Amino acid sequence: MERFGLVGLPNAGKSSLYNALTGGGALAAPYPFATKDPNIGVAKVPDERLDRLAEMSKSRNVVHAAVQVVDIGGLVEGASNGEGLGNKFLANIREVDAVVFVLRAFVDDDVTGPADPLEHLRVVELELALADLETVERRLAQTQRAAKLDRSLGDELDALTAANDSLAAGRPLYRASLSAEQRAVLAPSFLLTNRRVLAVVNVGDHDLDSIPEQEARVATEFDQAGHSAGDNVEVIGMCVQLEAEAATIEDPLERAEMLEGLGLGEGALFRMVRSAYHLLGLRTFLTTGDKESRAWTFYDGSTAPQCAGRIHTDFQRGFIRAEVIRWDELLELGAWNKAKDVGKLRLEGKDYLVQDGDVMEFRFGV
Ligand SMILES: Nc1nc2c(ncn2[C@@H]2O[C@H](COP(=O)(O)OP(=O)(O)OP(=O)(O)O)[C@@H](O)[C@H]2O)c(=O)[nH]1
Ligand SMILES: [Mg+2]
Repeated sequence: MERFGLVGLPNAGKSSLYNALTGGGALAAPYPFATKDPNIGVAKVPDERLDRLAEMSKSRNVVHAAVQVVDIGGLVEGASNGEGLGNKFLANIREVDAVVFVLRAFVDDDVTGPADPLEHLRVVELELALADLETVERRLAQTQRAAKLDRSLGDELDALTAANDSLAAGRPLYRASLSAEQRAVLAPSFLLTNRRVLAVVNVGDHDLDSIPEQEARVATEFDQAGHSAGDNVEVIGMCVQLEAEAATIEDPLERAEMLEGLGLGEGALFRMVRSAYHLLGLRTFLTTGDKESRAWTFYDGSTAPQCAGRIHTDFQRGFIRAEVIRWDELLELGAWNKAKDVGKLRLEGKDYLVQDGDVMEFRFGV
């Protein structure tokens, strides 16, 4: 399962967001370093397409796609030199697939620490860049020595030098002008900033109107001339506290009413999970029947047999072909067998690149 890690300064609202996303009971408290060891939970990826297919098939069981959320302890300026919890957070961040920055914009007299999201961003970026700089410097020195004997290391040397220049200037790698090839070369060295970032700006419950403005401030900061983070970063503003309160309401209609009443639409949590999912290059295919309707996660660019393998390795090994139809076409026809009868199911072979929203059935023999 893919993992998202929540990263930020103490009191930014990471544990509160974690609880809202996972229904978990992590300690959220108005003092720094309330979280020492990471909390790990599962958040479901909401998908209206799945709900509607399940309704169509009268499925007894509905299984949403899910992601893991890791609530990591807070970091402070100087963490790389042992301040606060020191470098404890580094190992936790290395283990996640996507990083979610939680940046505080809410003001509360009972909660200590800065309330300017740009200040939060400055410290988080600095600490992560410094940690990466240390890794890259070490690696660069090794590679420089090795490259004298081994010419094939030229590409790696080139990528490490570019990374070093960016990090030494305090600039994280998601903002560096690196080519896709250079990024790929750097991937194995476990760099913290050579990955995509979702930034959540945590806005106070009395400042909901300021959400667009706060989002824009942070997005502009990410977009500094010449060093734009481009597609690597997305920014979402929300009031974590209100979202967390809404998330505790069991009844979906009541919950929707509360969010609607506050002018928060469907709520920001769903939007956030969907964005993070997409940012990672994750896509969904669906299966549906009276027993179960289910959303399955795959990486963009996967073939039909690779997707079959998400269900069971036997499906991949013995893959013969797939029957495929787009979710909305199937809904319009009203039933899988109907789609089959009228010849609307496509037969696809092993080279088919699965599309987001495909409904599939696999034929296999082992
Ligand atoms: N007013 C207000 N308070 C909030 C909001 N979000 C979180 N808080 C409060 O701020 C305090 C800190 O929140 P946490 O979720 O514990 O913060 P954290 O980022 O996990 O902090 P550490 O674990 O110490 O790094 C708690 O008392 C929360 O109740 C918010 O949107 N508005
Ligand atoms: Mg916490």
